[in-house]
Amino acid sequence: MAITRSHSLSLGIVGLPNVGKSTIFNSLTKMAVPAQNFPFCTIDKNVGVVEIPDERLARLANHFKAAKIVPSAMTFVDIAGLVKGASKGEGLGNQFLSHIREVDVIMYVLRAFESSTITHVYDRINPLEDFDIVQSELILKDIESVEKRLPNVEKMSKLGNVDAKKEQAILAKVLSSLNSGIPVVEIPLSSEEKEILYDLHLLTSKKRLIILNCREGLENKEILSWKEELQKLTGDTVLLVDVKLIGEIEDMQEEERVEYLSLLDTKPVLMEDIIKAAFGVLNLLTFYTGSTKECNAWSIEAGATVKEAAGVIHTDLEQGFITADVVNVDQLIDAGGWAEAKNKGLIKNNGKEYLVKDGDYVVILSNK
Ligand SMILES: Nc1nc2c(ncn2[C@@H]2O[C@H](COP(=O)(O)OP(=O)(O)OP(=O)(O)O)[C@@H](O)[C@H]2O)c(=O)[nH]1
Ligand SMILES: [Mg+2]
Repeated sequence: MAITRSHSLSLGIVGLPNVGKSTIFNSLTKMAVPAQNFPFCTIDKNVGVVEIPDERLARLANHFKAAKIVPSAMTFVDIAGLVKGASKGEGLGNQFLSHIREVDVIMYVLRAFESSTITHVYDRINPLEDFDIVQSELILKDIESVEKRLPNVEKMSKLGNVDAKKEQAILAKVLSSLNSGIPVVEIPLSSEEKEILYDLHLLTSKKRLIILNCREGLENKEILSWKEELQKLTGDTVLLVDVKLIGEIEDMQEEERVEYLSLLDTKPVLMEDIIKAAFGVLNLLTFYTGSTKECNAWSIEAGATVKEAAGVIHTDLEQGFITADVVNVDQLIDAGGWAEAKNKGLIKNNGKEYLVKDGDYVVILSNK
């Protein structure tokens, strides 16, 4: 799948206007990593790159006294609010939908806070309906993409092209579901079908993360029932977040932040929790490489082989792959280093079929 080998995960933020998307985005970008670690990424005011918090990487870097630390990262893209008709050019939404075509996760921000000063476009609080409005716009955009692609595929298919015939059948199936309001992510598709659809970058084919933006202390019955219903409806992770509060917490100095959090009865969902949730939605695991020069955390989809993992680090390493020495990163550090871990029999030599586990520290032997 497309994200298997990506080191640059990305997330697009969608929702109605005035629901707190940019507030989340601004809090995130306050944690933004120095750009030089991620040269592939242009950062403008709507795009920010954020480190994935990783205690194991910090431990590893400390163990090696590494000169440089390169964590896994996630790119966040903030777009303007969508309204009914956005896919047809209503509001600013349409032109911005193209900015999130290539993200891995779509984060829905839904408003569950009351405010007399901050207008709600539809003048009521109903995150379930809002989810529906926003998702419908993405569905309409996907219908447009499929309909644009179909005539070409039909032409090729008529000429006897076997691949086109296959694609035509899949597009027909997807289109019919989209037309009945079903997002692509909820259509049962084989991995081959997903692969064929991938190039269309359909917005509703992406994994979802849902944020209910609610005020501190307002975890009332209604909010909890919205959360439950959304979970039931989508099967997705739904987080209750006080977006304004976490913005304020991110602004605090470390000491003030620790003290403030210690005064609260329950720990609020923080920015790092949102990042971790996004990471979790993608079913990713983290593996590590490291030396005194540099320690890296890499993300890969669960189920990937060590040869594919080598490809995340560098294409050459995958092409010339011979074997990999693997040890759990905590065991390596606890043992006191490579030689000690080896003596204890903790380091295993693996061939290309080995499935990488979360927390593996790998040393790849390659002839390239
Ligand atoms: N009371 C309250 N206000 C909030 C909360 N979250 C955001 N706001 C305010 O709502 C206003 C709009 O927030 P934004 O983050 O700009 O909203 P947006 O979703 O990016 O809106 P568009 O970019 O117009 O689509 C700002 O004045 C925020 O301070 C919240 O949890 N509670
Ligand atoms: Mg905004």
